Amino acid sequence: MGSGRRTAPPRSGFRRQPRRGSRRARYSALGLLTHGLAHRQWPRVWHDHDLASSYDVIIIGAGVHGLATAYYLAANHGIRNVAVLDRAYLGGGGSGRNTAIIRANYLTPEGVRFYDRSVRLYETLAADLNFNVMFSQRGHLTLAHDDGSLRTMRWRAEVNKLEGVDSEVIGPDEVKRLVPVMDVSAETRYPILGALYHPPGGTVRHDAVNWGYARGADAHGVQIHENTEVLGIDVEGGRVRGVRTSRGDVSAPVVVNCTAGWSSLVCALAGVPLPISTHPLQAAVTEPVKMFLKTVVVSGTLHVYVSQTDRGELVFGASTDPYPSYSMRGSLEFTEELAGHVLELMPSIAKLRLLRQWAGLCDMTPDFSPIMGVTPVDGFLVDVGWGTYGFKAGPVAGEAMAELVATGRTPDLIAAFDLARFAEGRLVGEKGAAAVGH
Ligand code: PYC
Repeated sequence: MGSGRRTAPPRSGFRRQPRRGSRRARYSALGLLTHGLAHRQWPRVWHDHDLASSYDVIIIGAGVHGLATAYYLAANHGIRNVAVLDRAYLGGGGSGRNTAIIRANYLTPEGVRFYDRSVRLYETLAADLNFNVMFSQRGHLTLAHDDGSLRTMRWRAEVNKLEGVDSEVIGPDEVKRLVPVMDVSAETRYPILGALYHPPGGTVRHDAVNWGYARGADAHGVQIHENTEVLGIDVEGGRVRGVRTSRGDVSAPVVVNCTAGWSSLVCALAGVPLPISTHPLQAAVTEPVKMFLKTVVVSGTLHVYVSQTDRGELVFGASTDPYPSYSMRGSLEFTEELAGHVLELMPSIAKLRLLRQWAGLCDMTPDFSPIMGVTPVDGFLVDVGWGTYGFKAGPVAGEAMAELVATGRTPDLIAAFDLARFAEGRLVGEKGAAAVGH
């Protein structure tokens, strides 16, 4: 990775654990309580700043993409005079509303290469940021319930292997071995004919990733400004000049749109139209139970994916709602359909109670691939169109966008995802591997 000077983020201050029941354990349990309750001596993870009148780079959106871009700009390229602006709180958009699934088992060579780089960055992220992001490579299964999906799984497995990504098609017996709770009998309404098994896939703790990048960027001198809404983008003579915000005007020669949900509205401020329609996606979580589901399980036919967190909750998601909307309200239809579909797969979890459901916004592009890189406005860059696959791409998107800003050259890894492809007919059709059936 880059050659820039690195400033180590602050140590987290963890010490070797005392023996259970020992004097030191009793004292440290008490210490933990007082320390925790008093919040004393907790170093701030990121700092408040006055908004300056100019920066070298302005990043709109303090989600994982914006924060990772800021972090790699500073860490890999030594560009630190950077402001990350968010109209609300850090990680409160798609970065806090996803189901935190990480994988690289895509369908197109461009997609596989790109997401594989992200998996590799996730593998070392805790060490790079000195922050436990709880990345757990527990394996990822995409079920096939009919011949058509089995064919797509074989196709994906072959493309994955050619790109050096570990994926293979397995049969129902092997699925049962990996997920004993799954009903793989032939008598079900949607029998499981096989699955794409992707061992490097898994889950991560999304808040930890957001906070880890925020802390790392802050330690390098990047300024993070929450509650700072971008109301306008100044463009003169085809070049971006800066932004107008709810806290004043700020100039910058480079502005990067790293928003999700409202990315087309933000681009419209600069006069750049995007081929995006925004749809809600709903998710839900159960009460915690003893660990029984090691892998991530996805069924496109049943429009559902499920994983179990380290705390024991089951996290479920569906495909996007069929209508475009900016609403983030949950619906009873979602809960009913989710329960029906999940119980097809795992009838024995019928008694589990749902604790919570929520929704996030997904910016869908026509080919289910993101839009990254330059726009017709000089200096105004985009990292948008993240549909239902944005969180997993945070590290690689940040690394690549930082390289583009620092060098002025589009990295090969993201060249295929440019905005011009829609006008030039070079789509990167990823629908067959993007989340679940849409
Ligand atoms: O792309 O893996 C995925 C995914 C999971 C949930 C939404 N998208």
